[in-house]
Amino acid sequence: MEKVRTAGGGGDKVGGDGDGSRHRTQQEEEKEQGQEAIRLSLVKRKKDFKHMERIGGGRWVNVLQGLELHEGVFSAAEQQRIVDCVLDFQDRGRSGLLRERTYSEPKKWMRGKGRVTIQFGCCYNYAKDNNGNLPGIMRDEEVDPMPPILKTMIKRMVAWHVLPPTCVPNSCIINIYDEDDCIPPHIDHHDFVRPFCTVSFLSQCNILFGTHIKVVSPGVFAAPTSIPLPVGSVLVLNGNGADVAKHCVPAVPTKRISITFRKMEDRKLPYRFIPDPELQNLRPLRYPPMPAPVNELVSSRAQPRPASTPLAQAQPASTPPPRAEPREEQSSEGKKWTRDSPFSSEDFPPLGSLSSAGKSQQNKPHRPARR
Ligand SMILES: O=C(O)CCC(=O)C(=O)O
Repeated sequence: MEKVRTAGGGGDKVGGDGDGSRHRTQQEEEKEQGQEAIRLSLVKRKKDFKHMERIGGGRWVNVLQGLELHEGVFSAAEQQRIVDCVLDFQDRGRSGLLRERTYSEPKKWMRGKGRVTIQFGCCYNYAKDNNGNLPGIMRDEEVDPMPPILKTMIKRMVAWHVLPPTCVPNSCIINIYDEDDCIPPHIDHHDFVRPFCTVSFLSQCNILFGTHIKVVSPGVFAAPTSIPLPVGSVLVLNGNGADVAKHCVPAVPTKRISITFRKMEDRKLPYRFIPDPELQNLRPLRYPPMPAPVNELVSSRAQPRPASTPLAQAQPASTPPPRAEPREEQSSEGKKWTRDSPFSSEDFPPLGSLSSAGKSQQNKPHRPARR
């Protein structure tokens, strides 16, 4: 039986078969904190993107200023759980089990036009619709609230210094791209606060940026510059990268999923929006985290081991964090660490695994991508 954690991350319990529960000991908690500290220290962050463009024929501007790419925030096993949940959301949407505005699957009437979207927190209107509604948040429409797995992702991103605690997302949009689907050039609407971010799954693709992006043909765009988005990476958009440059994803060669998290402007919240108590007062972990001694890092790769002190006793800010070198070790270890990851099976529950008989996703092997 799969191990689950008690609410608040306070302990392991063997769940579901009536054999009782056990709260984690302080030692186990410290071990988890130590492992989280190690994983946090291994996140690879790139914040110096640069592409100069002449704006309005005048001054030169770095149109990528404000972009950040964070790699290693979600392990391979966590990505798999998230993807499984997204595909279950899709099943539910197709079966009419999500609110009408939550799930949208356009008819694939031409190349690049079939992207499925699933919206939580608010209904966003991409283009002026048949009723004359302008692009932006449709305040009188209701969609489903943020599912637990997406809230867990948000908590991770704030705790791990990917998103600032001043800009905790309260809405998100999942894009499911099948082969040839794309997202055309756009700047995210200012009904959403900056920064916002996109997490990538299943396959790597390039995201294109530029003040002018030419639509060459359906799903084919010509842009001045591009950034590869590895699976499991988080791209944070802020500054010029969010507001001066447009961005787009050309027709993808193979299935891809992205989840874009955004905080709504307070004055644009849907009328019936209820703030989620779980997403209030989130705080980043102390950073840089306590560096694990080299021999401990090495042995933790062979067998996960706690670092000697919990995060609360992190080193002062002047101590440089240990870096993940080489990168391959991090990704190859991602799965192993997840066994003791602070992301438990409860944080990433396979949707429906607890409620609907016969739909259990537990211990499920890799789920093939579906159309
Ligand atoms: O799929 C992506 O990486 C980009 C998504 C995006 O631009 C959006 O949802 O507005």
